[in-house]
Amino acid sequence: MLDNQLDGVAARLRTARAVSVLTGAGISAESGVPTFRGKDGLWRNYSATDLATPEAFARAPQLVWEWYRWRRRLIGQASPNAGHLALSRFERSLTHVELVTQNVDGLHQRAGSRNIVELHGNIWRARCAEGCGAVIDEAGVVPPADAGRVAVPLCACGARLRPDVVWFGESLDPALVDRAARAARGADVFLVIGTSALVYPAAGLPSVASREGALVVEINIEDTPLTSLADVTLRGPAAVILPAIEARL
Ligand code: BJW
Ligand code: ZN
Repeated sequence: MLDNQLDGVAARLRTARAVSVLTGAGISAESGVPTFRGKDGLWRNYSATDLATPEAFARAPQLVWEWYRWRRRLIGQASPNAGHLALSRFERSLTHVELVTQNVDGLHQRAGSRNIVELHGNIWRARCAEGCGAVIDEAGVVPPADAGRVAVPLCACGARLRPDVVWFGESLDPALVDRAARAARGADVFLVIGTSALVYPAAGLPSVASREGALVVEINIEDTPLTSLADVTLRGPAAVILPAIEARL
């Protein structure tokens, strides 16, 4: 069954004029980066979805920075996995691939993908929490294990710095949402990989693609609210399924 499905998806990818991909935390799970809503989404008894909010930052900025430093350390020590790497090669072997990611970990870039829309920001950047416009690139500065309780970093303007990511209730960059929506509308094949498909507007992209006639392929270890919309469901880890598709191209 899976073999036939893989052959079928590979055949559609080969002839597609445009392929769009939406990824979520599941694609980085096999690199050792925790997902948000799995059992590993807990950090010191706080749920990730409670920490990723402007309210949490206003109430406890040091705690939120501690969580982000902990994640930076995990991500800094992680490597792209076979799923990220297969996707980056799709960019070269297929016609026009657009990668829309909800992930902030930068692992797609490290795997070699270039045509990327980072809908929820990037964990390696910080920006002014008061909006003076300062953005600070801290890529590759992996915090030491004991960096947890250091103070909240400050902007040159005196305000707090915050991670340059999108928290619940905050607006996404409209230009990026536009680009993602265009990628969804223009796709012949739309791959949805490793996302629980609960968080909007990202979770709405597969329906847009489907309405416009794309073949929607879901790759996930579990069912999601998108499973019933998907034309093909490939059940398994992204780091296994994506190389298996690549081998059939
Ligand atoms: C594997 C695997 C393996 C594991 N292989 N698979 C419309 C309707 C309803 C609500 C809203 C709406 N529009 C806006 C909202 C409100 C809200 C929202 O969507 N809420 C819902 C929860 C109901 N959205 C927003 O607030 C967004 N802003 C916005 O829309 O602005 C306008 C507006 C504002 C206010 C009101 C209305 C409109 C902003 C959303 C920002 C999300 N931010 C976070 C944190 C980013 C920073 C950080 O990383 O620290 O983004 S939250 C978190 O969730 C993170 C993720 O990118 C995102 C999605 O999670 P993801 O990637 O799907 O991970 P998981 O853990 O949920 O799932 C992992 C999946 O992988 C699972 O399915 C596993 O099975 C699978 N898996 N191992 C394959 N090996
Ligand atoms: Zn500032």
